[in-house]
Amino acid sequence: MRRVLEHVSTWMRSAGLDVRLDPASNVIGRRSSSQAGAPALVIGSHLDTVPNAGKYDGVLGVLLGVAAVQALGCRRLPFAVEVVGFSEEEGVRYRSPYIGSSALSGRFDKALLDRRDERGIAMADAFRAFGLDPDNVAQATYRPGSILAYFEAHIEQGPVLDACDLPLGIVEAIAGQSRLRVAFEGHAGHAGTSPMTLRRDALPAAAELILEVEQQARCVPELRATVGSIAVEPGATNVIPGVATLSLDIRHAEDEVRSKALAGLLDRAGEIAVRRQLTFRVVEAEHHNAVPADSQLTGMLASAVADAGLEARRMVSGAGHDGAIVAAIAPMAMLFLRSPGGASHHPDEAVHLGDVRTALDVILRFIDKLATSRLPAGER
Ligand code: HGY
Ligand code: MN
Ligand code: MN
Repeated sequence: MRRVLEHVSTWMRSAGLDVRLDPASNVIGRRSSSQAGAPALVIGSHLDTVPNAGKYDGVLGVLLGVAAVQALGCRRLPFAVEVVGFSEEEGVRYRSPYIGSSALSGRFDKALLDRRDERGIAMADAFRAFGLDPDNVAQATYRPGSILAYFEAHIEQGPVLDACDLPLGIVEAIAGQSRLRVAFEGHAGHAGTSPMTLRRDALPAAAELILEVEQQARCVPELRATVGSIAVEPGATNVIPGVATLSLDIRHAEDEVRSKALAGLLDRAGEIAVRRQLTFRVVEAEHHNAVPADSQLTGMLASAVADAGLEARRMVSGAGHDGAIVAAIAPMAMLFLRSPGGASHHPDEAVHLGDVRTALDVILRFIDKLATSRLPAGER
């Protein structure tokens, strides 16, 4: 992340941006407005990613923001532009997404600072090791009214635009998501001497639940449910697993559907535990409701696409984005770029260079429309 921040800071400065690192390690490049004290258009996305990832998830949106500022040259705007590279959106290390955008939006949960990663390192210590003071995270929060609009360009990460042969999509809403860590606890024992009928083996219970997650998600239209990781203790070939801890990621555009599906799965997990004389518990849970994009900004984005002579598909994002968090303090709009083959969170993730050029053109038209909307009615 230190190397990424150096690269992005260099590119931001070469685009004429004043660069700062905020207390949550978000890197922010600011282009001031000709009007002192004017609010900012924030163009952001995240710089972190997932293990064995592609090259575009998150960072493409940050670099498109830098390229847009570069293309603006010395054009005077009635608002500042701040390009933000969020520090931690995926939530891989501490299992909690949106750390950078939560800090910027004044929604960072300080209790997370005590959460430990797989090596037992507390988040607060990770902040300190990076040269940041965890007690200062709240200072990353933007003053109310200081953000005019939040815009994020991001790869779709799914197959829809590619299947429609469209370069761009307009996000109407970001689906809600629940992320949990759950555990079955039985009794570790000797693999060779313990009769099968006397075991309290945690892992087969987890296996039952994993298949149940897939089964349930297949029965509910548009529900996405994933067990992405599992940990077994003590984790030796010749020891019956005493504890099996698994992650649960559940998403849907409608919050009630997601909550009902999650409740059903947790009930099933409890039944599996009772039948197998185990205990079951939710170790961690984090829920984010679905977030609609701002209709006025989205209208401007749609007309920017139309002015570019393009058709864009309006769609709900199954992936979470920092825009879902910043939307709490500013109107949000998102532009999707086609993901060839729908590949993402995988080295095959790609973009068509022509689509990136097209997206930059649309972003500049969007900025122009936003500027025009800020002029007195008689001057538009
Ligand atoms: O997991 C997601 O929705 C995104 O990649 N953060
Ligand atoms: Mn991602
Ligand atoms: Mn992303």
